[in-house]
Amino acid sequence: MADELILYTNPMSRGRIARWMLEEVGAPHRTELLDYATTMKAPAYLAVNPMGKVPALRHGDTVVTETAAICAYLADAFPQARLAPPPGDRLRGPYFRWLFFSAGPVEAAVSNKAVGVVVPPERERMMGYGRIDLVMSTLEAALSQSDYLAGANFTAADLYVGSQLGFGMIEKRPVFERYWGRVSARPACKRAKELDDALVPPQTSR
Ligand SMILES: N[C@@H](CCC(=O)N[C@@H](CS)C(=O)NCC(=O)O)C(=O)O
Repeated sequence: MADELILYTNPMSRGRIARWMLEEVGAPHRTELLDYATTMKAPAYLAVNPMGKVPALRHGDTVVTETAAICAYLADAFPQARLAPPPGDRLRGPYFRWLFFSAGPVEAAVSNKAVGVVVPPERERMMGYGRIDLVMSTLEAALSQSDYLAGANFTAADLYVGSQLGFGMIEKRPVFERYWGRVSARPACKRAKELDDALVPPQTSR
């Protein structure tokens, strides 16, 4: 099928974010489940994503990797879902700003903290995120200003930022909790969770 959508994923991965996005745009898709130890590193999947990581999305002949890019791609590919300000709209500014801020500084700062990387103060200026406390207070200030990050409506930026907050690796702050509570109440988020939860092997605790 020329425009078939395939989500390459594992139910315990960032693929959950892409699934939520697919549910938001209402795009029927096929799921290719990958196992961390085996199929994710096998030649067939490395031909899709040489990084051997999930998620990846195939849309006809187009392959997209990187979860934030998958969200932005789907928002543009299915404009009727209104999950991105249209090209030319000034709201593209905050939309891209917070999408990239979350995929870059937030992700790097949180991952480094999780594995115990400590950046010496004199090297902070060469780190894209600088200091994690500054990243968190910047995000908190943005989320304190309005319900959503790019104008009055929920966009793919909220889906991606919200997913990172909901994942559990980011410190809890009341602003973050309220925001996650708001975005995770969306029916598409609940549907996506149910779909992926059902794919988790029974012996695996989440
Ligand atoms: N930058 C990538 C990261 C993808 C990633 O690290 N995925 C993890 C699962 S959440 C993975 O596939 N890990 C398998 C491995 O590295 O072997 C994205 O945002 O999509």
